[in-house]
Amino acid sequence: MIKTVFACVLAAGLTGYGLQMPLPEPKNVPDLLTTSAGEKVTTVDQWEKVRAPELLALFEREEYGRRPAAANDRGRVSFDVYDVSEALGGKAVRKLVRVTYKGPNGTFSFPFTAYIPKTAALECPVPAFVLAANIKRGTLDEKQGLSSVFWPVEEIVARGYATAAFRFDVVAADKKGAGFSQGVFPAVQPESARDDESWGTLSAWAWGNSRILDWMETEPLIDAKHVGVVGHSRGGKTAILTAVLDRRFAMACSNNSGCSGAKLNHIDLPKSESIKLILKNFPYWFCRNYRKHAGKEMTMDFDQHELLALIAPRLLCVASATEDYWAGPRGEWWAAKLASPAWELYGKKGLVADAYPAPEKPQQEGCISYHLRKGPHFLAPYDWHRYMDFADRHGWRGCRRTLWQIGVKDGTGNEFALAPRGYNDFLQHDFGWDSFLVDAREVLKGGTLELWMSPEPNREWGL
Ligand code: GTR
Repeated sequence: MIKTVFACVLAAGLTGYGLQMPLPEPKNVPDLLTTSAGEKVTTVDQWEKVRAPELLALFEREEYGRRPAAANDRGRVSFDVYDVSEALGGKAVRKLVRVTYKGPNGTFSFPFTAYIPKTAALECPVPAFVLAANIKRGTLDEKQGLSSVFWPVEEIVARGYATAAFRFDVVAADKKGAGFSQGVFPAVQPESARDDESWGTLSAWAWGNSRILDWMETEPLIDAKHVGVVGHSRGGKTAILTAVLDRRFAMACSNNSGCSGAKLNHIDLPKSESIKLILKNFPYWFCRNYRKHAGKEMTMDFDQHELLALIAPRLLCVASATEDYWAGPRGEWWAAKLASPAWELYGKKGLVADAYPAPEKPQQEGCISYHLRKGPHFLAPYDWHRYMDFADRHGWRGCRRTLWQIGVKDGTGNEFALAPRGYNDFLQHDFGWDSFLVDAREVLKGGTLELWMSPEPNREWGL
């Protein structure tokens, strides 16, 4: 009996709630699909032209700050691939790259490390994951490219994905009082030009993720249309913001991002971090306006599900861990659930789940994936594998490069390379036997070939 009572008390302590208490539910959540003018959003057009832009402006003004236009000017960015070598026992190519940004107020540069599976060179460009690595213990050494549990490059490469990471604190210092005089900030504008809406450090880290994608767009071995951004905790908040601000990212993976990341505010989770506390410890992550919302979690007129919704119709992964009360797993699940109507506008499914899941039973049917790992606050290989499962599920590893195309599938035959009187054209474009052989080899390696035949080839060809 004593043992049972003790077990109950222990269980209540561990879950954070008395056994008889109902599980917390969201209350008075702002409606994602009602505009500030009170109109109901029912179409993609309304969403894209009215509601999404007003939400984006709101998050920039009230929470993360607005990044100056000069920071987004890609004409100011260049790359130096200063080392290329074989890595992971010959399974990957490792590239060390330096990004240089020539800003209106100075020049800033930072290095990152990329691993590309060797298969990419032979078959077709591979999808990739970018990580702003908030690793404290030096496990990301861009000289040695050490693999770590946090960034398990061997496992990522073995599954056919490229990956690149940078030390986040090089791009913007993660220190109270370090100010905005370090990292990328001073290259963009003098500190004195900052105001209540100026970009915070999360936005600067997100800027770093985008520069890596800029480089990936120049790297023929990488399929830049299928790049996901992953981040843990403060890096998870950064990953969400990255995909919101940069629509080239096809997926965002928020790992245990918690308060001001994926966690909904309009839910009472007493053990989780509040806006007041996050601002006390990390005010520089946000813009100064965010202070207005401290202590107003249950009454503020916007919430984090509306930030997640700005990722629609692309892919989103939200992940929690069972012991991570600080991040508020239930609040993370609810934000994913309440963001889903944005995907539904596009005729897609968001989070397909009626209830909060059991640990390690991922919910991955729609365009939003949710999983709850067993254990503490961390980015573990288990999480990476769920992100890659989700990308696989959406066909990211299928080779979809168009090798060449003859004709258009419109039923008219007008575009036929071999159409009557098209023979000379055909030769000029060198659709000859050699090309066919080369491409047939690609097809045998897993590509697809659509071949359209002239209905009456012999007449014009005189074969
Ligand atoms: C905590 C912070 C969280 C989370 C975490 C982390 O101290 O309160 O919001 O971001 O750090 O980044 O590990």
